[in-house]
Amino acid sequence: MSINYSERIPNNVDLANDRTLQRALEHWQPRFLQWWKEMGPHDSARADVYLRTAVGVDAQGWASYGAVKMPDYRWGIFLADQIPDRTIGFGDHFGEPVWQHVPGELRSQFRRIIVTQGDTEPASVEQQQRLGLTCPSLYDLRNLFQVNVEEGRHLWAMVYLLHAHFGRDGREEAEELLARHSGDVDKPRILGTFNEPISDWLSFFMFTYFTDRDGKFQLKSLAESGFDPLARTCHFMLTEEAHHMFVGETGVGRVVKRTLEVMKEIGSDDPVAVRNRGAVDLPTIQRYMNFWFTSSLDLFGSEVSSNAASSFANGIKGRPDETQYEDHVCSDAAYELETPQGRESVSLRNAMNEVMRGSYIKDCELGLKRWNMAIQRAGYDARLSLPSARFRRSIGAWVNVPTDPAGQPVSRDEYERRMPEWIPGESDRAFVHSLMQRVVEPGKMAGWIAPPDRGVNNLPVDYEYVKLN
Ligand code: BYC
Ligand code: FE
Ligand code: FE
Repeated sequence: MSINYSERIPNNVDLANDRTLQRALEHWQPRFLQWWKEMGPHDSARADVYLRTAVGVDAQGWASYGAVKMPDYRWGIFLADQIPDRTIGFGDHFGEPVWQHVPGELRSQFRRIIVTQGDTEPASVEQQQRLGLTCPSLYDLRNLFQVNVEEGRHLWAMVYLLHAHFGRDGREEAEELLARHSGDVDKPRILGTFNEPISDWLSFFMFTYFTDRDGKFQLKSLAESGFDPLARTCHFMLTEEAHHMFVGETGVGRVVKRTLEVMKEIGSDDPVAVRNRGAVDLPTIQRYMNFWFTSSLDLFGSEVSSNAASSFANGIKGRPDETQYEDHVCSDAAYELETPQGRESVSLRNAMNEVMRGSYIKDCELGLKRWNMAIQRAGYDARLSLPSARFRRSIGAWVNVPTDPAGQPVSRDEYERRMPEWIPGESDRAFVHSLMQRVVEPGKMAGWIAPPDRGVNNLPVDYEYVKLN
């Protein structure tokens, strides 16, 4: 079904034919807009932003581009097309027809997962609220805003499910999604990473690389769900998510590129000398990476999880790209796990969080390969690397096991003493913050980042992507 933009809430779910649902969502809409006004991008309401808006849900040509004031962005409800006769692809219900409604006995489990997913979307907008004030270019400012409006739409995607399928409980949860706030002492966001401040653009690029990539993997696993509306909404969210990955990968890549240029100019890789020339030294980039990667690893949950096992068994949440596996039931398969106590064999269903984390880590490595290639081509021996999945964990078996970034156990004392070598310390943050000066002349870039290879939607890099007004 094509997207209907003539309605108050654009949608392709035939909202006009469900008056009750339409009214409930139209009641939530002004609250969302109020939240956007208070917690969305700071001082941005009057700006004309060159944004893409969804006009269809098929992979080709789903977006239209044009200047939009963000409060007028058409947030809506877009589900990927229904696949006729789709069956459940994993777990105890393997091969049965998918559900168009939530089975009663799975209601609270589904609700919890949808709420957790929904919570991250506005959280990230809140975390990024003030970045626009220090943008390195109009091109980057536009990309930030594009990510922000799409995360806002992802919230809509989950709120639609809550309203359409969870009755009064769902409507209450939808209110709560606007009441919790990132970093709030009394009502924080649900998952750890989404309460971490993102106060500089290096953190933003690391977040979009590592944390939005958790989003990609969680959405992929929910796109496998036996609850068809959830699968379809996540399917479409993934097409938007690709841009967030792009912003992260090219963002970090451009920072590395600029650092290499400066190293070449001064003929030295000395971190102090690099900083003195206004670029981010490679060890600092590594520390930022260590921070956001380890925090994002926690988002997959514990290595051994009965929640994960029952989500898989019940057809709620599959593995990303479930079709690539041979065994979709996994009722008696085992998984070998490395724990602080040694190797342990656990039931594969209980290890699904760890399976997902493994695929995620592989995907993270692709960007590192590219960045390291640039370092190698520039003639330097230094390499960026992902720390061990044991390092600095706050969830799972490795909590309270102090290790160095290579995953080797160290004493608690050494762990605490050396942490500033491993993740950004006060002075790193102060330095990176000192670089964050706003650049808003079309085509101009801040000195710590290289220009992108190309502009947005075939426009030149020096196009005025945001008219600030
Ligand atoms: N912080 O059995 P366990 C995105 C809780 S990102 C705090 O190990 P389970 C995006 C857990 O809730 C994708 N608490 O975990 C990115 C549980 O609590 P209860 C977001 C945590 O249940 C960028 C307890 O610890 N989507 O879209 O198997 C920008 C024991 O947990 C954390 C999803 O996460 C943590 N890191 O799985 C914008 C998908 N980790 O029940 C957007 C939906 C765990 O004991 N969520 N806990 O009170 C899920 O599938 C699962 O809830 C989780 C955890 C994967 C998060
Ligand atoms: Fe999202
Ligand atoms: Fe995202």
